[in-house]
Amino acid sequence: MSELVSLTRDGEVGIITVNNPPVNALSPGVPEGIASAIETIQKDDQLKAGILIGGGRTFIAGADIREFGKMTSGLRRGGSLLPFLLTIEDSTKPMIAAIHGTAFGGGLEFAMAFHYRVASPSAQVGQPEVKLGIIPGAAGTQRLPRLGGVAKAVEMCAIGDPISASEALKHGIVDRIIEGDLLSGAVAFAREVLASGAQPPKSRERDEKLAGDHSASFAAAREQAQKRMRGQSAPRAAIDAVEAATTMSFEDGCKKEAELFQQCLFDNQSKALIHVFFGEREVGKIPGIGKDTATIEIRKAAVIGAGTMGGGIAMNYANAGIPVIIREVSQEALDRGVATIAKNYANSVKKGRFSQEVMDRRMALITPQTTYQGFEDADIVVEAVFEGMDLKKQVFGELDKICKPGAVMASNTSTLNIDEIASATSRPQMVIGHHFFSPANVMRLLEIVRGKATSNEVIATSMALAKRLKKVGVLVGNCRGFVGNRMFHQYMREAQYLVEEGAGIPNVDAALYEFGMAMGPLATGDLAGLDVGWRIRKEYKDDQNETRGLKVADRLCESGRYGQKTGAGYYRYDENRRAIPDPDVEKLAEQVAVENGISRRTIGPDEIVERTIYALINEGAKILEEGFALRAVDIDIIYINGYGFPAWRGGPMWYGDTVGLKKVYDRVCEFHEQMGELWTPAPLLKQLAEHEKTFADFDKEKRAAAAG
Ligand code: T1G
Repeated sequence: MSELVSLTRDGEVGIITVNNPPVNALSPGVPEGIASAIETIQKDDQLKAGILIGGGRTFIAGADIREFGKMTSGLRRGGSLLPFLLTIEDSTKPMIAAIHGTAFGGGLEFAMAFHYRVASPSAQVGQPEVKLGIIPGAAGTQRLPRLGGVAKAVEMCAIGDPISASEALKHGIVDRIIEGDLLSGAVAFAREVLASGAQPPKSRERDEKLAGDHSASFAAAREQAQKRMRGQSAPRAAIDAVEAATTMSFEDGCKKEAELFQQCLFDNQSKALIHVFFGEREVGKIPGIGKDTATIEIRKAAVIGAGTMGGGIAMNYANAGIPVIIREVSQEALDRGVATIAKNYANSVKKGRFSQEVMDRRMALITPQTTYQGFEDADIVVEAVFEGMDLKKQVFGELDKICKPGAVMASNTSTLNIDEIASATSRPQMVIGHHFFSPANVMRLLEIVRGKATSNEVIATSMALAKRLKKVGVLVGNCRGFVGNRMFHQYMREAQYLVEEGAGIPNVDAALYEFGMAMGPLATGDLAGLDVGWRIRKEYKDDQNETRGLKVADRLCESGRYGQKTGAGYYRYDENRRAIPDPDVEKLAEQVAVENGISRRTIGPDEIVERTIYALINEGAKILEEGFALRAVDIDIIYINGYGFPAWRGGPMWYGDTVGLKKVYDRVCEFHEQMGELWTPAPLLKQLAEHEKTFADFDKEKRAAAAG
């Protein structure tokens, strides 16, 4: 046995334990270790049955994703797991998989090749491969419909969400829930099976659930995949593979699955989604701020402002079980804010996301008030007042007198200078930006903005807190608009200029929607409120260096068209908030073009995408070389979790690498020629393009430098 897999015995039962922390992935040596343990059990007359269990916190969480890169770059030939699984299934002695934590991907596929599956109540099982742009590759699409039925299997494989142990039991995917100690329960189960003398069932031979017409399930799955995973190819492949299980033999179905798996594995989408998988874990690692950095314990929180953002932020704390005070200046505004919170929770209860009891518990953790009472006990205070520097400094000045020493003082500003806000206090080292995204209780991104005085302790506390609030925390520097909005400004600028140049508002949005953005830029502006950017432009009026400015947006706001909230912006909105193209706005854009000598022409979707997305990439490169983002992957994670950038394109910087930085750079130079300094190429983009390097190379060099 290897240290990755051990075999022990409890009387006549052999216990195979996988020890490959942190998640018992099927790294090289693990499948081999399991197979040889099973062989030993087969040959040992003393042993009558076998159990597979995970050491540590979980069962097998799947194939080792790090190995995929080696497979697609030819560094390692991908060995199929299928032969191992047949060895298990063909064992004449009953084999039981004992599941705790997560049996995901190859882990569930291994478990389904075992004759029986038992699970602890909190266990989860799933085929999340589509979230990595691939499909199950070890007969999961063939065994799961045989065990759990076609409808459940196609949903699990096409969407990739895990299911609970109780639901798995309901669908026949697991055979028993074990209360208490899992291993002793599994051994007792094994003895029960031995006593029953039952022939070990092989899931590959259980065709009874495949019978019948499943066309409705496949149609529903295709529709759902189109809605929830628009633009992605893996969900369609997963559905095709499960469908093959209903029309082919097990062996042929596995061949079909393997074919589709290979197609997905070598597709750019899976490379991008695997980049995002590891990126979401890497952004939590801050050079110089290790696991040994002290953190402040957050037991009580306070939020200033019960508006859209303040309310959402307070909900995050209550959702995490942290008592939170929410303060508003007037009772009327406070009541409005609390009513919105209650409405949001009630919607979730209605949708069955959680029970009324959970809602009541969360509402009870939120204390609404119009005073600062209790703020002196808060471990963290988050300011979410109106986006004006004077008001924010006034509030931080007040907090400086009230908050206890050691309390974290966070601002939810989306653009304002954190150092200037901190200068209103006597403890700038405790001040940090916690930039949530609207709706704050839904959006996963938390842009954490370090000021020049912010302490490592406060940064480490914020990164850990992000995880606790179920957010993806990304640390950025304190420049105007930080990372997300600074880049977004360039993207929105280009979208508007394209409108002035004749591209057409619906065309600009359609091009980016087809590209995969959750929503087109102009519709996004209307949703967020055009007045937000307008106020910021007015706040920064003194250093506006943009010759053209955003005249159409300014004129729309001057005429009270702030977007959805006023029923009109770039579009008009009907009573169901459906966007209706408005020729008046096109006329306004034409007028602005005439007034500013801008020539108008037909502009195709490719140029629309290049102008907007390359503006993101070029600004991202400037942010990297100025050090306001730690890695290119951090920018990718910000855009995917905060700005609706398609994860299957990997984020703007990864997308740049996929297109090829030489091509991006050359195009940026052309735009620079045509449109002047707004398109000044970032020196880093130039350097990488000329050296045929990528942003991924840039990150690799940064990692190496940080590792010293
Ligand atoms: N391979 C390699 N590393 C993995 C891994 C995996 N499958 N899963 C996690 N890690 C690393 C992760 O990068 C992190 O590293 C550490 O483990 C802890 O993870 C044949 C082809 C299991 C729910 O998609 O969903 O099987 O940052 O921070 O929040 O058909 O990890 O510490 O250096 O996420 O407690 C299918 C992926 C693979 C599951 C635990 N399986 N993992 O969450 O910890 S494809 C998956 C997860 C497959 C077969 C196909 C989660 C988790 P580091 P973590 P966590």
